Amino acid sequence: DSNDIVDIKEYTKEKYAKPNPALFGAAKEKNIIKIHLESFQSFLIDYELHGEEVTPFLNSLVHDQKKGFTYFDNFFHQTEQGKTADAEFILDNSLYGLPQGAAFVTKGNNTYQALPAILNQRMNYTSAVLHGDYKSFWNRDEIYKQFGIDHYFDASYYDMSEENVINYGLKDKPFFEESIPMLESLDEPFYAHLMTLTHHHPYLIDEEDATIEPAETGDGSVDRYFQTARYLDESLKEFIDDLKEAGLYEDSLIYIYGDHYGISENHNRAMEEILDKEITPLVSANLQRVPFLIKIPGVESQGINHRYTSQMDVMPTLLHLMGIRADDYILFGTDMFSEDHKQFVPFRRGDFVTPDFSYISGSYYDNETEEEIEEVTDKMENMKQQIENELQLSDKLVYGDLLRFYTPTKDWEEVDPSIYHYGVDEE
Ligand code: GP9
Ligand code: MN
Repeated sequence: DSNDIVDIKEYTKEKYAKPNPALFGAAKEKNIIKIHLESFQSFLIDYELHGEEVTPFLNSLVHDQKKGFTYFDNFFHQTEQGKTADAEFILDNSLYGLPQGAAFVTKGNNTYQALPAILNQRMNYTSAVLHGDYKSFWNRDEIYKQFGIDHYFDASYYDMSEENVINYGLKDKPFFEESIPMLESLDEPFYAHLMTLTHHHPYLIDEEDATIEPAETGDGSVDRYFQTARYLDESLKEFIDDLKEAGLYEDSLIYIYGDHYGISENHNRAMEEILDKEITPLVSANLQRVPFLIKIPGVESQGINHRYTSQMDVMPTLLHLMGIRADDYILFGTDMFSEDHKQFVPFRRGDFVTPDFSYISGSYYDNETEEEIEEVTDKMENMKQQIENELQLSDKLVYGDLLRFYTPTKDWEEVDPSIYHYGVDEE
């Protein structure tokens, strides 16, 4: 009931990590360009196949500090059955996806206090999503209205002729290329989310787009995974060049993230060959790392940041960079740049990782020795309790549509979904 929201608010307030004063407001009113790397796992970074880097461009963003990006190498996805939609849900709400199904589909008509709406109300941002699939996939055209997303450039805005399309939809290179004028058309400041698609299971690629030979495990998806990753890397490089040319690069906050794993546990045999090690439950959990890179205009790169962080932490981090206190809202993550950042990463099923130990399917592991821990400490048990509680609180909020009963700031206006219309025909 509506009293639950009070307990939930109390919990998130207690967990809150106050801003890093050096960065609070550092990106105020800057355009935000958010780039989704479909199915991209962090093990691809610096991975070499046939003696070649698979993703040389991303590797250069990770290693060349002059390019201005900070790379979080212990950043984890937290998605479940909602896959891409879960990642979107978590990143823009700092709430957990559901244990079953996709909140995007089953809770698409809830009240939300999502990042696009907050940025619009607090700083007059225009928001847009750009994606080469059709608008109703994952029920996006409904829930985006609840998030306050102004424009959804779906496949109907792009040239979907046969040579441009593979697998789920538009290929990443034409997608990025055609997105530039759409970005240029937006009122500033804008918050634009570009979602790629080609690097998606089963990793199909046209011969002329393949610039690296497949791996040779005999597992087709795993073998092609490197080819579509290379294609995505090349697309990203072209896009960054185009942004520069359009004058949209230097002064924008740009962040790049992976949505979820690409290679499931069904492919462990081939992955053992790729990684040259046994895939234990702990190794599997470690493979849930996805990239997170961020460039903040006027702020120097920190190089590689090793903090344990997750998708849940992105929204509070961005709010603080905008100069908006994240504790006005109900958010389960904490600012990645804060001194108080909470370095535990819950997964949807109650497993979790921390810098020292991990809890996976009922067992604790020492991260360093990779051995199971026999003597479980109170600290470990307490962490497990807290995480169970956190997941329950988030579920209560989403299942009960409880943000209806929460007013974040005195001038907050509940989002009115009826004012948004998506698709070429409707706009
Ligand atoms: C489809 C794309 C793929 O629009 O987002 O979704 P996924 O299968 O990764 O959830
Ligand atoms: Mn996805």
